[in-house]
Amino acid sequence: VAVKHVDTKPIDGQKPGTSGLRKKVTVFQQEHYLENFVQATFDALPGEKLSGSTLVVSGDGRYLTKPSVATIVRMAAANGVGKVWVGRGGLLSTPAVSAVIRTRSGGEAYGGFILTASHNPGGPHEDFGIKYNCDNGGPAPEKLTNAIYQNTTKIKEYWIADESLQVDLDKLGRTQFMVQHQDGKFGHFAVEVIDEVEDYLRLLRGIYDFNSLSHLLRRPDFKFTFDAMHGVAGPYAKRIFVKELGAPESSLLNCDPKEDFGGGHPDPNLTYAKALVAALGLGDKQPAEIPQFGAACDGDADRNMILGSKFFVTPSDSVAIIAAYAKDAIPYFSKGLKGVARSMPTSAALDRVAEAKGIKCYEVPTGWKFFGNLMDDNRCSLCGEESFGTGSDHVREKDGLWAVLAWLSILAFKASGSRKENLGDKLAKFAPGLHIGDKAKDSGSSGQLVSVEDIVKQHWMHYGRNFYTRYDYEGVESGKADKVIKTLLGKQGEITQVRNFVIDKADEFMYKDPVDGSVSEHQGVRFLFSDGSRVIFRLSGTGSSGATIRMYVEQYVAPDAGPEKLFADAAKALQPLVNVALTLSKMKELTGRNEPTVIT
Ligand code: VG1
Ligand code: CO
Repeated sequence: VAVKHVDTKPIDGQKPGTSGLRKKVTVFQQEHYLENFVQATFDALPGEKLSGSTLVVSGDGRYLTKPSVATIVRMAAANGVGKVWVGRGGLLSTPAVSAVIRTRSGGEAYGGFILTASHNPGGPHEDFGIKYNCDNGGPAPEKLTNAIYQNTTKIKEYWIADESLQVDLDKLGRTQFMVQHQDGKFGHFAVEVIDEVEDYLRLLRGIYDFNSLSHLLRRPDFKFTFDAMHGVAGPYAKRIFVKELGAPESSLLNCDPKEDFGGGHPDPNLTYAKALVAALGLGDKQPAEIPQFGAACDGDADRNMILGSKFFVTPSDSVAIIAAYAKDAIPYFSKGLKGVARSMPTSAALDRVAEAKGIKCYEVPTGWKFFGNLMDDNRCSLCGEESFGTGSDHVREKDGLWAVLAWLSILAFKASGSRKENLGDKLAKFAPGLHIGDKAKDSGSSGQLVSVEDIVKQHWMHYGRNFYTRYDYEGVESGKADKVIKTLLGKQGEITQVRNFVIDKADEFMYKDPVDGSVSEHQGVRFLFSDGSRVIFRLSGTGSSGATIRMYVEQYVAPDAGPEKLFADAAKALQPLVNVALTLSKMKELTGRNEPTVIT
């Protein structure tokens, strides 16, 4: 195989956003578009580390994944990389890429390219994306993404191996090549197509108690439904839920990956995960039988939505509840959590659990890349975002299937707990003083099931409830979106009260990384009120065209407010504060939008 040198010119707009470079497929199809970005990335990495290294290259299976994998593989060979691992079919979920980088062959990989536009639709007229992850398995930090971007503005040439470097991505195994570089020197290069689930599964086995999970999923009185939304979660769900844990095949929805996600929008929320929402009794029609538990993942399987029977768990509550039960329900956390972290717009439900447990809760800007340093520095074991992202330090990405197993573990723990209590009650009658040991607990999940709804309500009664909602205004003209942010910034310091909400503090969120001291500014406009309520605005950094304004609204109700207030309908309870947010931002006047595109 010979290396070719190709002349090119900078292409505008290749700045990575919250999570990589995301654009319309047609943009990526422009000549040299992908190649420029890949070469800019290679040029931003230290040459001596890249030379002879192992990289991971895979994606979520959306349209353009396979040809892009082929291109990156040829460019890796030309840039002196020694070996590339590709998931079968070019598929690896985002958390699985992180797992492969960190753990395969003792963490041999130097980094990886993930081809995904995550929760955005796919297909010839929809979105594609690429991002680079480092040797800790996490998204490149801003320092690196800025360097990549700078390179894209100056690029003149790239290197690529000729087309004789070809591999059948559907066949497991290793293919060796001899590459002749431009300077005439020869080098070895290998492509290894690996099982897309294996490394990830091995990692999960070390985190969860698969016996007790399997016991739960095999219970005849427990019904479970998982929706992969035609994304890359499908093969993982089949292998883990069905093959390993024994759930019936019929519990899986949309588990065959499709290039266009079946025409859907692979974002696991109440608007887009229609099949799951209907199955759990949250749609218009009531199904004959409603499962006790339902979950969905997004296109690249790093997001998750958790549902109970006719019940929605907000992502902010989800991470708080996992934190509350982590030590008892998840073997990986049996020594307790080192600390927790959430993104700034995520509700403070997690902070209350951290406080009760006497651990630190970090607040970082939006985007998983900000959690990496905290985890690498052993400051944080669990983190979450309001945008359906939950995960832990087992990898450096959020992890959808991990979150589903975390919830199943809590359900299994609760069932074993109630069995223990029941047995305890009975035994106490017959043999007072006899202690029920861990044995009854370990035999796991044979006791009475506790519903998702009850678990969440018990949590609110103990910690209080952070009512939460997010309004997204998609496809707003950029100028108008900027105007909204300017208007809000102008109001800061000018006004002290809106209706009966007194402003305690108003600022633009700025983050200083406690580990490396790097500073990230302009991370969202915040209004913090005297009763602990918050209203936050920011512009999305993952869109492929136009601007999306996100408006986050949170209000806390203490446990002593009583069940009526604690269990109130969220939309109703938050309406006054939503109105305050709309007034502050002049949303209707400035954008012409009466309603948001999506409410979560
Ligand atoms: C959104 C979410 C953010 C998340 C990011 C990537 O970013 O708000 O919390 O980390 O998507 O998620 P933004 O900038 O559009 O608000 V994924 O699953 O698209 O990689
Ligand atoms: Co995603």
